[in-house]
Amino acid sequence: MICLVLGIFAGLFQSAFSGASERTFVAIKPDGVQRHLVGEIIRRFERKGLQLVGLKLLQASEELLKEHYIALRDRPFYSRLVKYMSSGPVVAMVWQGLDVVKTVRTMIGETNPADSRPGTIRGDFCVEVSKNVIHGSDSVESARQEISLWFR
Ligand code: DAT
Ligand code: MG
Repeated sequence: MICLVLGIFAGLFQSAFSGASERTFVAIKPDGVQRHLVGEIIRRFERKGLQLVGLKLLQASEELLKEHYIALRDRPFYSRLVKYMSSGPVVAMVWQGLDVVKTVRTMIGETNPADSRPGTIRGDFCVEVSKNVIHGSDSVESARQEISLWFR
């Protein structure tokens, strides 16, 4: 009994401090959903060894998207971006694993698909920066904020 309790405690300790419990927020954007890329994208993250811990299909409100992209509010494309992101359903997800924030960003590629290497999601599936298929949090802190915004 004591061994079992110690074992559970050690497991929790390990996952909390090894970084394996790190989480990130990912959204497949309206173009990705319309182009039937949901399965392909989930397959890539699963095969990498990341764990899917939350998922929902939703039509995001402009209010939610304005908050999500608040850091970009002074950019000229901000209102177009919000309109486009609310133009159809998105798949909102939370993925967990060791260094998951960085790993997911690497697998997604650069913001501009033209700068994204083949083998990355944006490198393989899109050409336009304004229709770049997928969002992934850029830091552990923004992941925490985005998860609480999208999964209230
Ligand atoms: P990322 O999505 O790679 O984190 P970001 O946070 O700088 O990039 O911008 C958020 C989104 O805004 C991006 O995925 C697509 C859009 N965007 C960025 N730069 C743009 C530009 N120059 N023109 C049009 N849309 C742009
Ligand atoms: Mg970003």
